[in-house]
Amino acid sequence: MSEPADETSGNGDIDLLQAPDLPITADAMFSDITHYFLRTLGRRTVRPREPFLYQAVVLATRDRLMERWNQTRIAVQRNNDRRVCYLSLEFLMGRLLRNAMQSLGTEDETAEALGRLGLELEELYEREQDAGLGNGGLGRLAACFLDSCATLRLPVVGYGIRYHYGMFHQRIDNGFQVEEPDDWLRGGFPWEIKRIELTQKIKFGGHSSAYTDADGQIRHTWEATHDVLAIPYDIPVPGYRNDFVNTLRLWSAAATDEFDLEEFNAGSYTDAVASKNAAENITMVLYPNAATETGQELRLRQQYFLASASLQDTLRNWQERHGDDLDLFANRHCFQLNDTHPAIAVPELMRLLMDEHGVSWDGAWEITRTTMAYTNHTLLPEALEQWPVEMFRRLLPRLLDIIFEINNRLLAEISDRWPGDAERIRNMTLITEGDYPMVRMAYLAIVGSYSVNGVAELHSRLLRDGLFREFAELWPTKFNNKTNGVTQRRWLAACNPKLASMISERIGEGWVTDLDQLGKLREYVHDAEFGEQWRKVKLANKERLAREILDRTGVNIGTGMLFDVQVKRIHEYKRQLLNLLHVVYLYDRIRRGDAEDVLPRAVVIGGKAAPGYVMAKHIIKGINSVAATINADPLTTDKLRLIFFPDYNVSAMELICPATDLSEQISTAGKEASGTGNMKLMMNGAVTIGTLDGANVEILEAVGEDNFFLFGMTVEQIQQARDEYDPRSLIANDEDFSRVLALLGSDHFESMDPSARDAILYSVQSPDDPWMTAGDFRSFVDAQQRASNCYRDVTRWTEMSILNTASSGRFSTDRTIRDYNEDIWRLTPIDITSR
Ligand code: 26Q
Repeated sequence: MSEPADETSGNGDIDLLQAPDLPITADAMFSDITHYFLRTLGRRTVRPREPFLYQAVVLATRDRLMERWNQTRIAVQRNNDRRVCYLSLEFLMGRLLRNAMQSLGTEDETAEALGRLGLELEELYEREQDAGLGNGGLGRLAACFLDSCATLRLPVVGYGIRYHYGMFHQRIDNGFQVEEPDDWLRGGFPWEIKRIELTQKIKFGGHSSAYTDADGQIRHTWEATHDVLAIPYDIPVPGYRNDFVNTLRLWSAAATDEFDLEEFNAGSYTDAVASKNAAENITMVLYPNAATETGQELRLRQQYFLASASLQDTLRNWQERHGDDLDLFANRHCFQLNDTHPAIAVPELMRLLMDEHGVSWDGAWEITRTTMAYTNHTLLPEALEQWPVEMFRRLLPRLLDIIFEINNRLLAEISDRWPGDAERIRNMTLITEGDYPMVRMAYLAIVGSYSVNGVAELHSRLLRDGLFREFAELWPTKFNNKTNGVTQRRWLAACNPKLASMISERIGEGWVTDLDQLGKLREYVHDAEFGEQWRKVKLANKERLAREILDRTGVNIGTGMLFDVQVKRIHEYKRQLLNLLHVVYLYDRIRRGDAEDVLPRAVVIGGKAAPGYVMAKHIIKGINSVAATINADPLTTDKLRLIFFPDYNVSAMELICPATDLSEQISTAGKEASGTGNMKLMMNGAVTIGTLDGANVEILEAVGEDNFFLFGMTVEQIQQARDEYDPRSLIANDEDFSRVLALLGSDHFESMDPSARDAILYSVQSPDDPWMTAGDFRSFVDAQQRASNCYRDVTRWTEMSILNTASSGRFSTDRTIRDYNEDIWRLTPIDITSR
C-alpha cells in the first residue's frame, strides 16, 4: 500500500505518506501499547479502572487506522466523483474501540498482547466512555449509517457538532430522574484529530444590504456580524475489513481573535473573555428533545453553525481542486439532511453561492435543489420545527431575506398551478401568518430538496397522504421511503459474540456483511440440538444482564423469568404507561391468588426523559414507585419483577438486547416513525409484542404473524375511534382494568408521588388522551397472555426466537444505505486497489 500519493501538487508540499504498513501482530501491538503507555502518556503502573492503558490501546489501534484513512482520502480524491455529506445535529456513536478492532481484525492480536500484561480485552473496553452525542433513534441511526457507508466503500462524510457535554447521565434518586452532565471529553478523547488548518468563520447578527457590482448585478452583503470560528475534529470511521476509512467531522466553536481584540482595546479584558465564552457556548451542550421547549435561540445558532461550517468546508475543498468553476459541483455532491435540524443549509448554500461565489439566483437555486435531500423522522405535528421570524431577523438577517424570496417563488408556483386557491397557499407557505410569524423548517427542507423520505413504509405513506399531502401533490416524485436499519456489526457480531459464533459455525461468516444470509438459519428451526444451544446462549446473556441490573439497582432478577424489555426514550406516544398498566394487572392477579397461569416475568424499562418533559418524568417516578412495592412484596418472589434500568444508553443496549426474550414496541399506531430498537432486539432473537406502527409493520411481514404478538388499533381505527373515544366506559366495562386503576389510585404503592399518580390516572382516563392508552389495554393484556402461554412451550418459543433472527436480514443498514444510494445518492463504491 505504501505507494506515494499521486497528489503531488508541485507547490512545494512534501508528501510523507511513504512509511511502510504497521504490522498487526501480538508482538507489534505489545510493543506499541507499552510504548504509548510509558512514553506518550507517561504512566508506569496499570491500575484498575484508569483510562490510560485503554488510551494506549486506542493509540496503537489508531495508528493502523491512520494509514488506511490517508489512503482512503487519496483514493476518494483520485476518484474525483460524487460524495455525500450527511448533515446531522446528532451522532450517537457509543464506544469506538471494539468497533475499530473488529473492523481492522486486530482483536486476537491485541488480546494476546494484553494477556502478557495479565489484562482482559473485555475489561479494557469497559473503560471507554460512550460518545453520547445524540438523543436516541435519530442519532444512533446516523452512527449506524456511517458504519454501513464505510463497509460499502461509499464516500460519505458525516458532519456534526462536537458537543462538550453529550446526552446527560441519568441517576434515579428516590424514584425521580436526576440529570448529571456528561463531561465526556474530561479524560481526553484519543480518537479525534484536530484539524486547525480547516477552520471556518461563521457569521451571526449584523445586517444585510444590497449593492450593484461592476457588472451591474445586484449583490448582497452581510455586515457588522459577530463571527465565531468553527474548528473541525476528525474521527475515523472504518469499514469492516476492507481497508476503507471514512470521516466523521465534528465542529467545535471558538472565539475569533479580532473579537477579543476589539473589546480588549475598548478597555475591558473581562468583557473580552465573556464574549469569548459566548462564542464557545454554541457547541457546549446537546439539546435533549423535549416534547415542548422549542424555539431556543442557542439551538438555532447550533444549527446554523453546523450547516454553514460544513457547506463552507465542502466549497473550500471543491475550490482547491476545481478553482472557481462550479459547473460540476451539483453533479458531485449530495447533502443529506437528518431531519429539519440542519435544514438551514438550504438558504445557507444559496447565500454562499450568490454572495461569496457570485452565482445568480437561478444558478444557485439549481445547485441547491439538486443537491439537498431531506429525511423526516417524525409524524407528530407538534414536533415539526418552527423558528420565530423575529429571531431569524436578529440572528441571521441575510438568511431571512433568502427564505422570503424562496417563499415568494414557491407561492407563485402554487398560484400558477392552482389559481385562486388561497387555502392551499395558507397551508403551504414557509412563513406562518399571524402576529408572531414563524418559519416552517420542514417546508423549507421540502422545497429545497430533490428527495424527501420517511423512515419506514407506513411512515412514508402517512407523510405523503397526511402531513405533507399538498407538497406531494405539487411534487409527487420527490417523496420516497427508506426503511431504517441497524448495523449487524455492532448489534449482533460485537454485542452478542456467543450467538454470533454459533451462527457462523452453521452458516459461515458471510452474514456480517450480507445480513440476508441469516435466512439460512431457517434450516435449523426444528433442529433440537441447535435449539438447545440457542437457549444456552440466551441464558448466558441473561446472566450477564442480571448481574448488571443487580449492580445498578440492587435487585436480583435471576435468569428464570421471561425478560420483557422496553428500552427507548420516555415519551407518552411510546406508551411506557401501557406497559406499566400491564405490570400492575399481573401484580393484582398475584395478590388476589389468581396466579397459576401468570408466567414468571422480569419487566425491564429503561430510558431518559427530556429534563423539561414533566409527564415523562411522572412516568419514570410511577414506574419506580410500582417497582419498589412489587419487588419488596414476598408474594411476587419468583413471579414478577419490575426494573427501571437507570442511565440507558448505547452501551447499555449492547448488554440488554442479547438478553431479551420479549421486545415491547407498543406505540400508538401512526406515531412512531420507525423505531430501530425493535430491529436490534429482533436480530438478537427477541420476539416482538407490538402495534402496527413504524417498522413493526415490516418486521411482522418479515417474520410472519405466528412469530409476532400483534395487538392494538390500526392507524385507521385510531382515527375513527378518536371522536367517540370513551376511556371511562372501557375501564368500567373491564373488571381487570378497573382493578388496575383502583390499585394505582390507592396508597398501596407507598413511594408514589401524588402529582405523578394524578397525572398518570388523568392521562389514562381522559377522553382527549392523544395516545389512547386505555383503548389498547385489553388487546395488550390478551397479547401478553398469548406471549406467556407461548413462552411456556420451550420448543415453540425457541423456534420463534430463531425465526426472528433469521428474518431480520432486511433490517441491516447495509440494505438501507444501498437503497439510499440507488435512489438518492448514486455514488460509486471506491476502489482501494493500491493496498
Ligand atoms: C428539536 C428541537 C430542539 C431540540 C431538540 C430537537 C430534537 C432532537 C432530537 C427533536 C427530535 C430528536 C430526535 C428524534 C428521533 O430520534 N426520532 C426517531 O428517529 C428514529 C430514526 O429514524 C426513528 O426510528 C424513531 O421512530 C424516531 O422517533
